[in-house]
Amino acid sequence: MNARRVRTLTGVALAVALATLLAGCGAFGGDQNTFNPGGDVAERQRDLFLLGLWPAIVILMGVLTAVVYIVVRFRRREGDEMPKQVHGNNRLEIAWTIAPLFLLAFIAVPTVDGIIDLGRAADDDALHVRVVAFQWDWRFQYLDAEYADADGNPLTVPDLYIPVDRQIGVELQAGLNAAATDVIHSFWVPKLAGKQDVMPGRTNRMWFNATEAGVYSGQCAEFCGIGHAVMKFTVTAVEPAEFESWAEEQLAGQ
Ligand SMILES: [Cu+2]
Repeated sequence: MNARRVRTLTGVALAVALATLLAGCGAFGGDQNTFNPGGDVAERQRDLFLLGLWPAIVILMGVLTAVVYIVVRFRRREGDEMPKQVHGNNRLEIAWTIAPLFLLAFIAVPTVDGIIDLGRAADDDALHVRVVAFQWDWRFQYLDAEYADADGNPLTVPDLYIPVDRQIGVELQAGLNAAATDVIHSFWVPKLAGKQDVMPGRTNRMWFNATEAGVYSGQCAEFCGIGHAVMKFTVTAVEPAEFESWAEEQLAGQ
């Protein structure tokens, strides 16, 4: 193969790889796009991410511009003599030590505040749900007494339904029951909240809500065996009245 052909093929391969990568990001409006949140938790997490991303982009552009300028402006020319040799610059070094301190403080305050708020227990009037992850599917159990059937068993469904604008307090359980052995999974609904591990022998907790009605797709985000790729589910957020009638109907069927 001649060099030109190799270049063309490399270009095509790169373009295909880039298109695949961007499609995976949901750059073309995918329904797992974390930049297009459907709830308060995901929105807060996105905002915190952008708070760190934008300064990083500005600094990157500044550094690259300075590097290009310096390389061009101070390049060696015919007849140049050896420049004056210097070592260090106290004022500059103090400046680039102190400036990042301010930047880090600016990012740290809302981040720590967010970590505390998102890590707290759900409000008392939240809808309490147990998320059960097992090889390789999900079950969702509604723990509040009003959603128990005649035998006292919680309403249990394979896909999650929630009312909009209400906090969902989640406890995460690995394995169909406490005695079953299972592996680590990770509960993730990109448009509603960041991922949270589901650990055997340990109950992790989180809360989230949906501020917009709709169907949100979720999936296991921790490689958990041969069926990991098909370990998906949906979260359907509906108006509260619609949620109640859905729950009643499900309970009657159970
Ligand atoms: Cu899994």
